[in-house]
Amino acid sequence: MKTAPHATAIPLRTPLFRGERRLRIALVGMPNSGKSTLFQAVSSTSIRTGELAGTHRAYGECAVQIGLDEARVIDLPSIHSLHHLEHDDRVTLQYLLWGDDLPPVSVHEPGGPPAPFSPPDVIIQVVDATSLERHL
Ligand SMILES: Nc1nc2c(ncn2[C@@H]2O[C@H](COP(=O)(O)OP(=O)(O)O)[C@@H](O)[C@H]2O)c(=O)[nH]1
Ligand SMILES: [Mg+2]
Repeated sequence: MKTAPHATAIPLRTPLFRGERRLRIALVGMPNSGKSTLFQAVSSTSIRTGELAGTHRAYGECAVQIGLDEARVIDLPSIHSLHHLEHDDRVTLQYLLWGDDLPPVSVHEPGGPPAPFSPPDVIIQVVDATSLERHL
């Protein structure tokens, strides 16, 4: 069958990052770096919020459509320093490493995994460009 001269087939990149293949993207950074602003700018209406286990630090999670691909974006609690880790900062790092799993070495510790979803496939570090030295 002949196609109309103006019809063009656009090849689909496959596989698409959808369903089970969708990427989980975590926003990390110091307080006031702009994580929540970025999250609000890209997020859909169905934001799920919660606290990382054993802390009062809130996270937000939502589905985002990127062209034909899907992702889940997570606004994580701020990390204040990597040098003298406070308990809450440590829990955020635990999430980045293990997500909803606990490593064998910590199975004896009380409390569950930091968050009810898997660790990120992609980490985006958000920095305040007017204060790069401190944020990096
Ligand atoms: N000038 C400027 N201010 C920003 C930008 N992104 C965020 N802010 C401001 O920085 C402050 C902290 O942002 P927020 O997203 O709450 O930071 P978070 O602590 O990393 O979640 C807020 O007052 C924002 O309005 C930006 O790109 N430019
Ligand atoms: Mg925030």
